[in-house]
Amino acid sequence: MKKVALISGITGQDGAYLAKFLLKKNYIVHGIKRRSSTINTDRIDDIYEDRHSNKVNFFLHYGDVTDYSNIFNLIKNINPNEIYNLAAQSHVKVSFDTPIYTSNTNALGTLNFLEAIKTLNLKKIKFYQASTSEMFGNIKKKSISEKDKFNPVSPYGTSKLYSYWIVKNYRESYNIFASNGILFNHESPLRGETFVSRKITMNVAKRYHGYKEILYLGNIYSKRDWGHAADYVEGMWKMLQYKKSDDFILASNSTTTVKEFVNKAFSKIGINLTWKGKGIKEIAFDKKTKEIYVRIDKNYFRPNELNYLKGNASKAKKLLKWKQRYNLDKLIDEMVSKDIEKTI
Ligand code: NAP
Ligand code: G4F
Repeated sequence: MKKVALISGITGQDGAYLAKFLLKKNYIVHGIKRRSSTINTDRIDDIYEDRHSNKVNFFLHYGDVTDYSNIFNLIKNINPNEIYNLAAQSHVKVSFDTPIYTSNTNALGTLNFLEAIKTLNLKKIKFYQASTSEMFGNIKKKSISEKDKFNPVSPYGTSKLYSYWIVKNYRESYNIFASNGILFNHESPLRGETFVSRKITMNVAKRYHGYKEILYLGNIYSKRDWGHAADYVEGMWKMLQYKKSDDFILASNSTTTVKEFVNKAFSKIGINLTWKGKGIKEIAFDKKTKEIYVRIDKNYFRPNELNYLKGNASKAKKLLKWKQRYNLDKLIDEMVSKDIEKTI
């Protein structure tokens, strides 16, 4: 019998990577996608299967995690072995503009899944919750582990912390297999275009093709622990194959400033940037041509910033035998190359 997985957030970066990973593992995959006025399935169009053909392994269902009746009925009808709750308003800066939508989706959406599992009494279901390093906030630790305290600094981080705790509550109170994957930043060629990594690699690709577009950024001194989404979705799956539900960090245990990411990305197309100035006057230019490539725009700063992230994934490495295939250079290489292919 093939295993059946239900994924919320299937149209997002991780949903697309996870669906492809599970199909390769011979799962039947069901995804929940929101109705939108324009079709937004670009990331999964390559695995779409016409329902009318034989032996379909991939199904899409309309839904929204804030609609309990929808989530209840999908779980009841699909009867999955594994549920991956990846749906979220996942942009930290946007969470300051839309705190209520962010909380309804990121916090109550998770509760809707757990309540449905509890009410349907489907104890066989294993539930994965997409928790985040944003929950830690600015704690003074060089490398963050599962034992560290939470101190979120954004509506996004706070909404995700609710989900983290409700997953633990339902695990302990109702004996539901529910695990939190506390994932540090992970990127890919499928990363949303307004996250800093992809914003940078898309600009590099435009420069490669001769477009002279200045890259405007916010805080270039924050540090992030960046990995590749392909490695991280494998970790999600491994969490649900483990003998018991638990909470695991996935991270690369290295940290880099946004500024260094910019330097690395431009160096892939042979441009070595020089920086000068301070604060919003700081710029990056090419010494040879004097041309300006990067400027700072205060609109990209956040009301509150998480300055530093570096995670310790020893627990996942030891217990789940989780491994990473990508380091930051390989990740940036792939992102720049794919954006160069995509940009005309
Ligand atoms: P993403 O690309 O922004 O995808 C988010 C997905 O959630 C999209 O499919 C989106 O649908 C869907 N969604 C949003 N609101 C929804 C709602 N109310 N009901 C149903 N679906 C909804 O995010 P990602 O990078 O793949 O991240 C996946 C998950 O991991 C998220 O929960 C994120 O918070 C968490 N996470 C991500 C990272 C990271 O670095 N990528 C790190 C830690 C945790 P539309 O396409 O219709 O907008
Ligand atoms: O790419 P970002 O928007 O990612 P952020 O805020 O770290 O959040 C991502 O990672 C979290 C895990 O730690 C996830 F939970 C979350 O869902 C999301 O996937 O910003 C990274 C850094 C920030 O410090 C930001 O202030 O880059 C800085 N930055 C500087 N200029 C910018 C920009 N961020 C964006 N998005 N756009 C800029 O122009």
